Amino acid sequence: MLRCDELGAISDEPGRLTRTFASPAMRRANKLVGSWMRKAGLQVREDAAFNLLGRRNSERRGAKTFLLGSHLDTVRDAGNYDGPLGVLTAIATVQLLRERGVKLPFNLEVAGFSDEEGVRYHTTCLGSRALAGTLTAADLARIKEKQIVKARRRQGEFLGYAEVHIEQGPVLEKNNVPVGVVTAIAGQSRLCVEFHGVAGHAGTVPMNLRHDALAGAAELVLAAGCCGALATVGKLEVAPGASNVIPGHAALTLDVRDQNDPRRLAAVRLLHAKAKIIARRRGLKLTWTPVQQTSAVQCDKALTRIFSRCIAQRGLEVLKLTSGAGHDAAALAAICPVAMLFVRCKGGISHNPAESVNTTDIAPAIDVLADFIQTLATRHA
Ligand code: HGY
Ligand code: MN
Ligand code: MN
Repeated sequence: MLRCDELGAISDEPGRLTRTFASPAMRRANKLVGSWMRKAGLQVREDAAFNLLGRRNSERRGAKTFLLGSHLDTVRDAGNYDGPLGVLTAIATVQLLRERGVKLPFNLEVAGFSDEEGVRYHTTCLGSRALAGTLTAADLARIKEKQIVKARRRQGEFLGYAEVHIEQGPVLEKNNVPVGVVTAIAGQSRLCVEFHGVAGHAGTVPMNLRHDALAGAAELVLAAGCCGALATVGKLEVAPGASNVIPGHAALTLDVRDQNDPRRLAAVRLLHAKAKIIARRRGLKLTWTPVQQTSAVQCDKALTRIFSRCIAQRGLEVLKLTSGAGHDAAALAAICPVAMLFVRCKGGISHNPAESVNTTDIAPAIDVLADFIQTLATRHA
């Protein structure tokens, strides 16, 4: 918890926590977390995608690798736990296993991924997708740091990936349990939508003759509230941005989520149709740009069963839940089995500086993750 606070003070913006892909704050964060990885006996390096990697090799020659971790980047004005808690509990677990003198038949690696939130380029999981080798040409066209493709790891190298993460929702708190097992991760569609109107004088253009780009965007924001999936407009930019000028241009981000991919894609199609109607009626030009589609992911049943068993053996109730939030685990699922352990967070608040966890919930998370790794070790002995 002290480490979460210390890390939470490393930001690209004064007075609030914001750490974005490949930024100066991310470099400082990697340096600090790298020092904690070394203290846990890990060999530390940064890969071509600015992912921080700490590795403990097995004595077994040619052993495969089990990957733990989460992300070190944050949203704007973030809390201290979304991402960093998963990296720091993984490091604490490695330390605990070393103190227990546990020998492992596989290498253990901890990743601090460099861009799960995608704040800088509106992408998501640049770091973990670079490591997984699933970046697309469209992704690379959006970013300056093209060399991140070199972070790709060997096919079949990973036995699996497990991620500890705050729930970012109210379910664990409502059920009064400290940890829960994730069964699935929602799919997400990220788009950029622009309305191009005509800037004009606020005092002379009659209302019925206006081509007001912001008014069109505002109608789409309201339509997002009833499209059949979770839809959010998180960013809205208006130009030219003067109080006495009718907005000639409005650009908004659209984020659509659902556990069910066809339902999510139907919601995106519905909003696209509504945007065209709004544009036609208001005499606006519409630009509709899909930025990224991420399919829903099922967590691996065998790994999830191990997590459930480890939770039960600790005398805790086993609660299974789905994740509405995206995670690096969804990116890793392209190359290996994945599992996630959620930790209760107060009020389910996240993507907000008020995000917080109970200190007493962290020990069970670390214990369960350590038991999970030890159970895996017996399976691969
Ligand atoms: O947006 C998400 O679901 C995650 O926090 N990146
Ligand atoms: Mn996260
Ligand atoms: Mn997040």
